[in-house]
Amino acid sequence: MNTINSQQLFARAQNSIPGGVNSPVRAFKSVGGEPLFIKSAKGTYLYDVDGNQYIDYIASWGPMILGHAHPAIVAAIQEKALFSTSYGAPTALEIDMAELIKTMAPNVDLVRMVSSGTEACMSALRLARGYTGRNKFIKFEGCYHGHADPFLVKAGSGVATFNIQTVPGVTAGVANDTLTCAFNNLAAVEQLVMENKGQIAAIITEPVAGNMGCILPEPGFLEGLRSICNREGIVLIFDEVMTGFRLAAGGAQAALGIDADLVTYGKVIGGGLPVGAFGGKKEIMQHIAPLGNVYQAGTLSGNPIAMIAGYTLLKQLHSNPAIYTELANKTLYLHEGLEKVLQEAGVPFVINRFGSMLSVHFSQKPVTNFADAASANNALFNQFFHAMLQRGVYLPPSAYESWFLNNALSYADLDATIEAARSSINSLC
Ligand code: KE4
Repeated sequence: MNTINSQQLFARAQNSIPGGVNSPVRAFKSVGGEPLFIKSAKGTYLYDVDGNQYIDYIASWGPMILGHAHPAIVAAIQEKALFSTSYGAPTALEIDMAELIKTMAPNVDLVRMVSSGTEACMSALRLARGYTGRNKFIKFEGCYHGHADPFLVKAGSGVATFNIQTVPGVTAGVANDTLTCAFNNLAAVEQLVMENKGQIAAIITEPVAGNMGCILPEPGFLEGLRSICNREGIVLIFDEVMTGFRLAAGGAQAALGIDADLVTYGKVIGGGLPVGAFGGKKEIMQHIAPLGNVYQAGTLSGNPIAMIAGYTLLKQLHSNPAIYTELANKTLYLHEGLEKVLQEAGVPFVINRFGSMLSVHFSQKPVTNFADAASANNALFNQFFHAMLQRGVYLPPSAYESWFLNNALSYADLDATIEAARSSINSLC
């Protein structure tokens, strides 16, 4: 596969951009090799600067749930841009967006728009701390809630990919208030709560984890967190930046039937534009400035271009709930196809799946937390990644990421993916 133009661009990029990329996971550092530079995308296909086509299972890390360059989203952006790109003043569209979010996530009374998932999670934590008057919070090893200092303790995604145990620049003072334990370990949560009685403001979790591969909550885990938070006056935050509006119209809260106190969004909510949001019970949200004194702000929060992109996508999803069934069926089809070819190859593996999120772990045992994901044969995953890339299938470049299916994928694309997996694993084992 010719990638000479990508190679030349990567060399040039490194003179001006740290590591040549604007987000670390894009750098291929964990899987090895050099990143491909993308020129365009349409539907489920990416096209690199050397003219190679790939079936895309990153979907911009989640947002492109209906595929790239969706006509309705492109048209809406083009039209809105004619009226300027930002005003720094309130607009009716922001109300429409907030009302649509409340319709799709009924336990959200008030919602504030921001410009990234990091901002959404950072703000939700500050709000929980301001509301409770407590400082500490619990997060789970391998979960990723963006790059705000408090969350960079045993985080997932790129932090896990690069095995960064302690992130320089995150002070001990900040880290001391971050309590961590294994995902799916309710006893460990109970112990932390007992050891820090009355000091914990929040428990934040990805309801379905996607930053250590896709890892599902075990039966009773989220229900247990809900119960602990009710008992202890702790704010339960579901980080739905990845799962929101992807796993169901109402996100993981709807799919799993559990309501958090605060929920954060990103990715799908922006339709590929920089958008995040946090929302929840009025009793808590009313502490956010200018209503309350928990300060949070953003120059481009709710800007018309990002809003029209996200609103157009959410309207598509809200008015066509069958999309979620179609996506779940396509993901199941891919799961079953991959399972067949990997079984035939005789390689130990586990496939985790929920809705349109899926991950393959070359593991001898079930993968239910970060330690399990880390102990898998990730060297084999890295080889598998490149073998698939060579065969025109672009997977997330890390064993610690979920694959994201988009509804532009056809069953022919899925069959091609399964065949590429058969050829790839047979070339490696
Ligand atoms: P952003 O600040 O990257 O918009 O969102 C941070 C974030 C928060 N919460 C969850 C559950 C997330 O998955 C993310 C971001 N996800 C990663 C991919 N695993 C973004 C990719 C990247 O860092 O480039």
